[in-house]
Amino acid sequence: MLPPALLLLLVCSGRASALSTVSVPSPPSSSTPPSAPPAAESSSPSSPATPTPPPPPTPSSASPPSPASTSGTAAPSTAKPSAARQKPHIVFILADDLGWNDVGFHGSNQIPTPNLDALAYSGLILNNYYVTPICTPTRAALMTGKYPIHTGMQHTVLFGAEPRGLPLSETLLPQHLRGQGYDCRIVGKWHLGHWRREYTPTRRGFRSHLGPWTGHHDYFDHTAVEKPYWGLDMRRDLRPAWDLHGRYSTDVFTEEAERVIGAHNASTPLFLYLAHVAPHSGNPYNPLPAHDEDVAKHDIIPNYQRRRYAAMVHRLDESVGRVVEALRRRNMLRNSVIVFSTDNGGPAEGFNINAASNWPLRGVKHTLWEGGVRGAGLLWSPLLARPGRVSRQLMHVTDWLPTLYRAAGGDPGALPAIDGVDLWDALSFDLDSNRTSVLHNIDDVFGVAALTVGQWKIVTGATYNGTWDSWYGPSGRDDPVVRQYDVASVVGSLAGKAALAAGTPLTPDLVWGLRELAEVNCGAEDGDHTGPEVSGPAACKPLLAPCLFNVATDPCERRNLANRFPAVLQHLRQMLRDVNSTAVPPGNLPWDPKADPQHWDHTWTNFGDYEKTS
Ligand SMILES: [Ca+2]
Repeated sequence: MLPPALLLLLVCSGRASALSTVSVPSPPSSSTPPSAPPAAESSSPSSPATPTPPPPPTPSSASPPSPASTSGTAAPSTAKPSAARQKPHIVFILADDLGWNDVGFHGSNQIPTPNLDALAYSGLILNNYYVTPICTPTRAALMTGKYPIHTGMQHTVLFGAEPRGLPLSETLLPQHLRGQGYDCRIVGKWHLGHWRREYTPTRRGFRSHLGPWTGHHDYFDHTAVEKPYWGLDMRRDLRPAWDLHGRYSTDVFTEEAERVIGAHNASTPLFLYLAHVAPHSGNPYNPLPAHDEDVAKHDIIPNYQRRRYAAMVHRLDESVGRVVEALRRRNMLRNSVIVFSTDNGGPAEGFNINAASNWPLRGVKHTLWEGGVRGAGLLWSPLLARPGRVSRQLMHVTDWLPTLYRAAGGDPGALPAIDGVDLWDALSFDLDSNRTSVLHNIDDVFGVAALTVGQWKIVTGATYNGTWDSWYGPSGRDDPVVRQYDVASVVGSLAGKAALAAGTPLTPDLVWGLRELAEVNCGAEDGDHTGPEVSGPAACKPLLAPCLFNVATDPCERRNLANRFPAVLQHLRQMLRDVNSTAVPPGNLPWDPKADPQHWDHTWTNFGDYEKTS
């Protein structure tokens, strides 16, 4: 992160924000499915030569700072000694498009997520945690520890026909962890470039990969539609995985994660990046692919699309339980760090042909409102000094790289210049966060930007001409029939039982207490979206003028305070200009027709490595 003094000294770039809109290509409604027989990709060997990781050194025993209560939660201290401990296994589970209100630990009973809830309550509920509003920028931030404006990944997502990827000049999280002796594996979605093989996961620090390269695919046939193109997108390292046709993606990835853990030499630290495609929508011909029996389990939910979405989340939650159980079976769980995070806010009410919910937060995926960037996330580990609480520490997805590097025994101070902050001590011991501000994004093509500094958040511009700037349900609290929250199913879930066996406490009292603390309260005017700052002259119209919110007291962004606190607004505007002067241009490129899967046996491929033959 840039030093604050430098941030303030940087001169405005003087760039004007363009409010023009750029059309985002959308998939077709129908086309001819791939029908060619499978064929091996005629590429180089599937995996690069990977050096055998050295035996993990014994981490130094740094003196932890004295715990200080900053979160106000009442969990008991269960500090563990860190000396002479083998480097922890790290499992990072990334959900795709999961909304704030789509997990049980935020207060909704609509979609039970007992395994996620068990990890959240017995670990840390990251309640002040931010991601970026869409897929590629968040994945770039996770892998590099840098804001997307510093890698050229700040504008929309990476499309399958673009001849670009996350710049090769960047050193990625798995590469850093390999330097610490880790065996690094990725299962699931990449979405950071594949046009040439050096951009693909097994050339960027991961020893194996099973999953898609692009941003979404059908969960059963594994094809990805990006109009006008359509092709298979499921890879086993560099080889097209036609053999998995018909197998549900979430199940495929879960089984692969179990296989990786089962086959792992536990004396070597493992970094497993499990990037599910769920619950992202599939292709238009089957937007919400789910097992019928899972859909039937959610017939209490009135809306059909929401029922299908719930079924996708249900299978995702089961996956989390199975992965935790796999770690327990291998006796790895007691020395594991598990992260679960969404990659962006949920696409609600039909956005992206999906049915997520960020209630009561404002906005959806692809917007810089809290509903687009405040992420559902948790951190679980027996290595945490004070687990079992709601974390209020301000955190951004860029912080995982230095934080996990630290947990792995590395020295974050030795990392190259990044925007992420090492929060391991702050999270483990419940100390003040070293992070005081979060740049949500600056996209000068769309003309949108948002920045949080302390309690203040500035929002300028709007995506989709402001049409997704409202508040969306469902809340899940006012259905005709509302489920009761089933604490026993949380405690008795695979993750709940495994976490208990690993020494992290999980009791009904703890569950009820933390669940109440984790629920967002919109403030005294809860439910009232008609105050003077909403509908009167002071109403937020971010396409016309920047808006200012106090997100500590108004997390639902209903009261625009720009007129009341003009000095604060000006200060944040200047900070935005300053940080924007450090941005690199967006790396987006026109689509290359050579990428069309019909040229490559109906697969999305590393088209930049080949001469077109048909
Ligand atoms: Ca996403």
